[in-house]
Amino acid sequence: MKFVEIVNLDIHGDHRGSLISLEENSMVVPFDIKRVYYIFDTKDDVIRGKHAHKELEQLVIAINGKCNFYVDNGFEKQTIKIDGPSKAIHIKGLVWREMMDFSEDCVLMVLASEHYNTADYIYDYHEFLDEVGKGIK
Ligand code: T46
Repeated sequence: MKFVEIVNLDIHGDHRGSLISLEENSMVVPFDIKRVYYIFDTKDDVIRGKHAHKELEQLVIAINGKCNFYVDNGFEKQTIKIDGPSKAIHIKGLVWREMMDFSEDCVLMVLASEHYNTADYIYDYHEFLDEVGKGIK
């Protein structure tokens, strides 16, 4: 089982164009959607994220443009290119994440399972490794 899932979203297309629909508590979004936020206008050479969450579950989609999404569960690391509105990353719990290489037009939309709660964030990488059981004893 991968610690981050890449989900291909169904596109409802016809001669007018395309539409993607996301519903809470579905196969694609397996949680209550308590919050939606989007990241845009990210400056050159910026790395965002650099934290983990204790509990939060999220679905991340580049609804415009592209960026790279780096994930690390303390044991494995992976960089995923998110580059279109029909590709989502499902990320849950103790995963260190960093987002980089944003295109100028990138709009990263995130559906989240909880309201904003700073207590759910881990900003220290060594604390994160301790949490996943990989800290230096
Ligand atoms: C995550 C990655 C993918 C709020 O006021 N409400 C919110 O819901 C969020 C997410 C942020 N903020 C404020 C807190 C900061 O003053 O917006 C500012 C930027 O947030 P942050 O530095 O946390 O943004 P990123 O891009 O580093 O991380 C965000 C999410 O915080 C995080 O949960 O997984 O995107």
